[in-house]
Amino acid sequence: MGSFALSKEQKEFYGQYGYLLGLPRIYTPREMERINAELPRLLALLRPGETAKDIREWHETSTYLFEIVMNPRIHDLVEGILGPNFYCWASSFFIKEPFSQSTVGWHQDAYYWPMAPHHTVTVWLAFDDVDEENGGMKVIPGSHLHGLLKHRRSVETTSVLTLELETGIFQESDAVQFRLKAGEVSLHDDRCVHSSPANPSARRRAGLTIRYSGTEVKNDLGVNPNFKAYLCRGVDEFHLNPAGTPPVERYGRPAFSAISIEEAGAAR
Ligand SMILES: O=C(O)CCC(=O)C(=O)O
Repeated sequence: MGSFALSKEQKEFYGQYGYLLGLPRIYTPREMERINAELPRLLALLRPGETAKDIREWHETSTYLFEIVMNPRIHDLVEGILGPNFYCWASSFFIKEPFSQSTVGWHQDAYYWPMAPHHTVTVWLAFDDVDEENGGMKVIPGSHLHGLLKHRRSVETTSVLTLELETGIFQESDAVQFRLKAGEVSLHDDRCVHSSPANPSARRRAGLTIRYSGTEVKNDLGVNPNFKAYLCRGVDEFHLNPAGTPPVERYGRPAFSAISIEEAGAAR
């Protein structure tokens, strides 16, 4: 086991609260500088009218992102949550430029995703230093233990998501503020209630979400037909999902416009 393996206490904390912070840095400041320096090459592939939010599942076509989602240091952390057999199936950017009004409404990821059983963890990789001043994420500790909660269409038009939780279901004052340095990650459970406010600061707030699931988790191809599973660790003893092919280009985008799981979930 490498030094990135989670301790018993960290696993217990995650089980109780549905998130984990204070993890060892995945990328050094110098490595993160290099990764950030390459990001414009990916953004340059966006078409008119698209935003960074449209970079979904491009790890399937860009070795730049594939190397990140396949990073063994990240996999050590994920293994501590999901066990020995798991795959990666999604990656997407949440970038808030300086003075961006854009928010993320309170939600549970699992509400959107046509996947069962619930055994998915998100790794949120900070491309910038992230805190309460530039729209860092907040979670409600322990909210993952209450099952799926009722969502409604977002009423707050600044939210980049189409659904959000109804008010009064939880106390916002219970929220824990995430603070990360560039190159660090947080983990959260797919049922953990979370959100992020606007970025009124002069600092960019960029993060890459990477989603990993245990091999026993099946995606409903009727809802998300482009789903591809990339085995990260162990064996796929169930063969429930189509396997992805590793990319060959440094920067490339999928031929199809990847379906937004948020939109698919909202339409159900
Ligand atoms: O980056 C954010 O502010 C929100 C990320 C998020 O909603 C997610 O990881 O599901």
